Amino acid sequence: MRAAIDFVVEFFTRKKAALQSAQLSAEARDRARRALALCSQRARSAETLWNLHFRSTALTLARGAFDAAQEARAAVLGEQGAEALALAWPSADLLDREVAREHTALFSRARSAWESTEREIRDRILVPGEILRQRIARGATTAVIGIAVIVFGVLYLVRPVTMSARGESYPGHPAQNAVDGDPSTEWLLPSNKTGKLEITFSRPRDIDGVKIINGRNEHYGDRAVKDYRLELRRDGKVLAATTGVFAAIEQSPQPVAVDLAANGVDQVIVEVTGFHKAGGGLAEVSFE
Ligand SMILES: [Ca+2]
Repeated sequence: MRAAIDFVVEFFTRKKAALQSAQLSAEARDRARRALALCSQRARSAETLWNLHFRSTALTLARGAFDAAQEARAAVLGEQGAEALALAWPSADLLDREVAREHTALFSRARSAWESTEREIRDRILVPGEILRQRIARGATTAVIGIAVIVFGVLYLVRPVTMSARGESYPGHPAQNAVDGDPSTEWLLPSNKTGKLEITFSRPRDIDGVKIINGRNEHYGDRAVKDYRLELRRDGKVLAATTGVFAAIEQSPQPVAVDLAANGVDQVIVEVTGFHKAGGGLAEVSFE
């Protein structure tokens, strides 16, 4: 944990980098920077030639990159730092066909050496202007990311909760009709069947009360809910439930308030357990 905190603090303040860089003389820093640049240049060429199967020349360049890495280490860490890495190179230039498995291993070790050198000394050879630029760039990037997170968070929170509904239905009268905000459209169940309306919210919401407008099947007046069970759920668990009865089919159904409440509801189930005449129907279910 401590290491993680130190890493974050260093990432933003670059204090350690500034301190390490200040400990190095300008001359040693210039020597190390030049050596590291040469190392990187030779390493890139070595990699390219190695991949093109000019392996002997690639090895010679890898050795040049390795020597430059050693030179950079010596400038920054002293001779001991340079001696920490040593490789046994072939005593004479090879022909490509003489390059064997051991030389492939040698090339990999050289690659590790120049990569680790770059990692170890890059902070120590920064000039003060570079450290300042890093500090500003990292702060700015973090600020931009922070603002983006806040903006997205706010947009997520303020976006309205939407409802979708599903359930078996009579043709032309889908479940979505029960949550479309229009009392003139109805969800009708198939004839002479009980059934279930599942209303799902786009994200959990608190519910203080439910309003139901019963169905009637427009001008036919022959379909409506009689008995129902209402459930407020979260993750499939029932948070609150009640049952109710509509005594008759009305010509002009009015909203009926159902006293049922729960927080963090993600789904509402209206189970139609009884119906009037030809089948069940609901014009609208809404929530407060
Ligand atoms: Ca409706």
